[in-house]
Amino acid sequence: MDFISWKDIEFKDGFWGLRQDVLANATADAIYNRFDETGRIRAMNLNWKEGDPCRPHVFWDSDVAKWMEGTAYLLYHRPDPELSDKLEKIIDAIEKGQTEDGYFNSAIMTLVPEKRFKDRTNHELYTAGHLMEAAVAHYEATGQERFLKIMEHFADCIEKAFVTEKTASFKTPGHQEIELALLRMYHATNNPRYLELSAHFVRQRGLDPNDRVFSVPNGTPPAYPPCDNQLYYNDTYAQDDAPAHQLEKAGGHAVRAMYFYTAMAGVALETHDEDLFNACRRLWNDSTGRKMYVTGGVSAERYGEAIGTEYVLPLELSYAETCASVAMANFSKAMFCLEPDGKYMDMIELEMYNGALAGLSLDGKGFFYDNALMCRPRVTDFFKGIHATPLYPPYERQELFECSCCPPNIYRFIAAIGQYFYSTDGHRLFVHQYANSSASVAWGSGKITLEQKTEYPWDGDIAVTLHGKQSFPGEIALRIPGWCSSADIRVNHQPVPYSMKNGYAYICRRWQDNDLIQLHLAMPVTKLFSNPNVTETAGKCALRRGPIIYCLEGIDQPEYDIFDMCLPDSYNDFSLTTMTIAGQKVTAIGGVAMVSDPEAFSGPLYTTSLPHRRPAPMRAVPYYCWANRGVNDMTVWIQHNG
Ligand code: FUB
Ligand code: ZN
Repeated sequence: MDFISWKDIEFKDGFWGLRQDVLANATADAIYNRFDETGRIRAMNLNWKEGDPCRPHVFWDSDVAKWMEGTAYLLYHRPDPELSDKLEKIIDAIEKGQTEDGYFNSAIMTLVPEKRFKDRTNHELYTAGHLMEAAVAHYEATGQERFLKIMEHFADCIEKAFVTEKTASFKTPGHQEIELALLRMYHATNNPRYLELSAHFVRQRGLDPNDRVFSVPNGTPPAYPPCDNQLYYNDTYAQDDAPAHQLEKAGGHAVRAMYFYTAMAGVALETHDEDLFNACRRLWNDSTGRKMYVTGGVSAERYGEAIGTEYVLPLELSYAETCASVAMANFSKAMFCLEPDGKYMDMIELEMYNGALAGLSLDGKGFFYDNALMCRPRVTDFFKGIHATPLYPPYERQELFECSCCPPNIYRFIAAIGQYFYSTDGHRLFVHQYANSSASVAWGSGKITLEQKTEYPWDGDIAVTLHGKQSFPGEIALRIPGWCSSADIRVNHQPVPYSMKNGYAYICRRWQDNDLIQLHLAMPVTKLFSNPNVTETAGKCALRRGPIIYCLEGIDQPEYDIFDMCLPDSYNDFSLTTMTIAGQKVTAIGGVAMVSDPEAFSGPLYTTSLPHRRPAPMRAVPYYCWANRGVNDMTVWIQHNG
C-alpha cells in the first residue's frame, strides 16, 4: 500500500486550503515567535550559560523540530523566503553543534554533556526522533540531503550506543518516537539499518526490568537505574509492562502509547510479523472501542496524561491531549497499511475535523493542550490543582505552554493533511478523504491528476475528475464513511455497478481522461448515544452531522443554560444555517430544546417536583470552533429525553 505523499496534493481553497492559509499567515510565526521568546530557538546554538534566562529543557528540541517539520511541509506549496531562512538557520545550528560522532540534544549538551544516554527519563531519543522526522520532511520538500545526512549521522550514533557498543545506560526510549522516525528514515534513505534499529527498539521494550524507571514499587522510586527526573508513575506509564507482542490493553501515557503503537504497526508491516499486527489490532480496538471520547480524544486520565480505564470518560476533566489525537491519526494510517479497512480512515477523519482540529484556534494563534468536552468557566477554579502540571483554563486557547508539545504538533498535522487522502495498491486507487483539492497520483504505469470539487465537510456532494493521458483500467475505491447510511455513486452522471467491502465502494472499469465520479453522501443530523458503561454521558446525546461533532456554546443561547437544555427523544427536526465564527463560515445546527422555567433557577435548592419545562431555540456549532468567541460555557453532550 503506497500513500500519496503530502506534497502531491494541493489545497488551494476549501476547508483545508483555508486552514493551510491560516497556518502560513499566522501559525508559523506565532509558534516560532513564542519559541524564540522562551529561548527554545536560541538553545539550538548551544551557547546558553549559567545565569542566562531561559534554561534549556531536555525536550525543547522536539518542539523546535515539530515546527521545522510543519514549516518544511508548508513552504512546499506556499513559498516564503523569510520563513525558509528561519528554518535553514536552525539546520545550520544543528549542523554546527552536532558532535563528531553524530549526537545532538541542546539541553544535554549545554547542561550535562556527561549524561548523554545515561538517564532514560531524559527524552533524548524522543527529541532525536522528532529531529529525524523534520529532516525527512525537509528532504521530501526540498530534495536537499543536508539535514537528512545530519540525522543519518545521529541515527548511526544511536545505533552504536544502543546496539553495537551498548554504551547507553538504558535499553529503550523513556518516551517513544524514535521508532516511528527511524521507519521514516528507512523509507527516505532505503537504508535497512534504520528499519532494524526501529524494530530493535520495538522488540526490546518491556523485556529488561532495569528499564522500568517509571515504576514506584511500594511508593519508593527505584534506586537503580539512577533516575533524577521528577516523574514516577508505573510500568504501564511508558508501556514497559509487557513486550509489545503481548500488550493486551491500551494504556499509560497516551502520546507515548500512540507513537509506540504506530511504530509497532509499521514494524509489523515491514517484517511481516503477524503476532505484532495482532497486538496492534487489540490496542487499536481497545483504545477506540472503550477508551475514546466521541470527538476522537484519546486520553481520559489526567494523572500520567494517560489513556485511562475502559468506559471512564470524564467530560469536564477530560485530558484528551491534542498530540494524542494527532498520533491516533498516524496509528490508524499505519493500521490501514496492514488491513485496508475504512474504520481506520473514519478514525483519521474524526481526528481531522474534531479531536485534533479543536487544538487550534480559528485565527491560528491559540492552542489547546488538553481538550475539554464540557466547560463551565464559573466552576473552573473549583478544579484547580487537579492537573499534574500547571492548570491552563480549559476555556481559552493559549499561545504557549510550559510544555508546548501540542502547538507544533497540530501545525505539522494540518500542514501535511494531504498525506491521508489517497493511496494505491497495485491496480487499485483508494480515495480516503474528501476536500477541495488537486492531486497528482502515480497509478499503474503512469500519472493521473485527481481534482476534487466539494463543499465537504459542510455538504456531502463530491465531484472527482480524473485526468490522464490515455485510458487506464483499474479499480477506484471510494470510502463511504461509517457515519453515512446512504450514498449515491455515479460516473459521468450515470449510476455504475460497484461492490462494497470494509467501508469502500469499489468501482472497476477502464477509466478515461476527464471521467467524472460523483459521490453523494447523505448527511442528516444524527443523535449519538454512549454505551451505558459510560456513566458520565448517561441520559445525554451528542449531535453529529457528516464528520463533524457539534457542541452547544453559551454565547449562542444567552437566555438559557446550556446544561439545562434537553432534547426530547422524539425530536429530530433539526435545521441547518450558515453562520460566521471568527470570520469563517460554518454550518450550524438549529433545533428546539426543552428548558426549565426561569422560576426554577431562583427557587429552592431541592424540591419534590420536577421544574416545568418549555420549548426554546437551540443552536449547536462544530466542536472544533468552540472557544473562539470569548469565555463561554460549552458542552458536547446534551441532556436527552427530559
Ligand atoms: O513529554 C513530552 C511531551 O510532553 C509528551 O508527549 C506530552 O504528553 C507532554 O507530556
Ligand atoms: Zn502535546
